[in-house]
Amino acid sequence: MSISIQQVIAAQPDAALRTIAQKIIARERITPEDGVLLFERADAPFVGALANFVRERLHGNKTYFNRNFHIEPTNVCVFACKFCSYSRLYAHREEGWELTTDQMLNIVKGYDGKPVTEVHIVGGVHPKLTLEFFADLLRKIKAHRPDLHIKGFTPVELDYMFRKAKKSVEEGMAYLHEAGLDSLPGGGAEIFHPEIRQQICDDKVDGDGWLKIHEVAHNLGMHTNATMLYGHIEKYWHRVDHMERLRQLQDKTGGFNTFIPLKFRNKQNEMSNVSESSIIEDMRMYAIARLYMDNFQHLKAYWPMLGRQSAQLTLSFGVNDIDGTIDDSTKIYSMAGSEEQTPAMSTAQLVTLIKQVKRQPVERDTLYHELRDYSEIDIKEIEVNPLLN
Ligand code: V47
Ligand code: SF4
Repeated sequence: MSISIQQVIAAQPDAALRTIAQKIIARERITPEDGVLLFERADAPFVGALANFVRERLHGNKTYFNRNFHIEPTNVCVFACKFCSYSRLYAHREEGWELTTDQMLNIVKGYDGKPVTEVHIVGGVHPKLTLEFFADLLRKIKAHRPDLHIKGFTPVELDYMFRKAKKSVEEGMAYLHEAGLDSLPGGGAEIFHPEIRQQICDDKVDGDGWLKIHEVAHNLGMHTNATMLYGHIEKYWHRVDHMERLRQLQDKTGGFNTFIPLKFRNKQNEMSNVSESSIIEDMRMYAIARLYMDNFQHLKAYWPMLGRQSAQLTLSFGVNDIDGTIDDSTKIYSMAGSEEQTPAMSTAQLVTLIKQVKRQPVERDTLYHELRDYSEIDIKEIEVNPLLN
């Protein structure tokens, strides 16, 4: 017997939570105070039921994924974010990697004939890799494979490149867009509030700078994502403040595609003394994000960071997207201690993961155009057909 959302609300003993829930059902926006209250007082089953209601109202059972791969040009970085397990300072660059343009193009060529739709390019901030270097890379990728969507560079990388090239954000973004950059990933956002940002990543672009770069990208007609690094030293109200700033920019531009909460992982970094959040706390985070970010169409769980089983669980807590096949092409999370040490899934595996929890797998492109509904396709057929798998 399934319980209706109104029965869930009626069974809630806390009147303030019942009021927030009724707002959500009536499609009214919840306030920052409501957001903090949900974090402080609502348990996972309650916010989960509400978030699932909202998820199904927006997307039914549809669960999106894409076929993508990452290029990480370098892990040498001028910054020293305390949570980062991946970067090496320029002074120790012999311990890190730096790919040449040809090496990166060869990665792209390795996917010739394979039905990937997106390359995600993100890495450390290398002092010698300039705006011109990346513009040249973008042009060469586009010349080789014009249909491949290039989602690349966080405001942390962009801010540094633009400053070095003495370009304004408007000039720099227009230049890269012209060279072939299609959209921006969500990274580098961490926690916007300076009280936390100064403690975990003091020297890189601040919250306003991050938002400004996304706004300029939106004004050029580009779409972007947004992340939030949660579960470390921030308080609940810092999370709400972060989501509120994103919600306000989204009201203004409508340029964000998806919001991606990123669970802090504590291995091999300067914050290893900070314990990781529990799975229940992770599910509450996803659910409250779904309830708060009412103008974001999509909520993504990034499986290489959460692990496959937790990613499946998020599909009942508001999430409708689990990123892509990845193809073992990112090191950010494996180095920070994720269960996923070699993140790669075939399409058949991704589809199975989604079907196991009774959702409908739909392949999308970066901009969420639906490419193929896999719900009626047999897994065996996917496994043997190179165009499907
Ligand atoms: O900004 C770094 C995070 C981000 C750790 O837009 C960590 O589709 C947890 O933004 N524990 C980069 N997180 C990755 C990213 C991303 C990933 C997948 C898809 C998209 C998208 C964006 O990784 C960084 C930082 O917030 N990060 N170290 C860590 N120890
Ligand atoms: Fe550099 Fe990004 Fe790591 Fe910070 S998170 S140290 S900016 S690679």
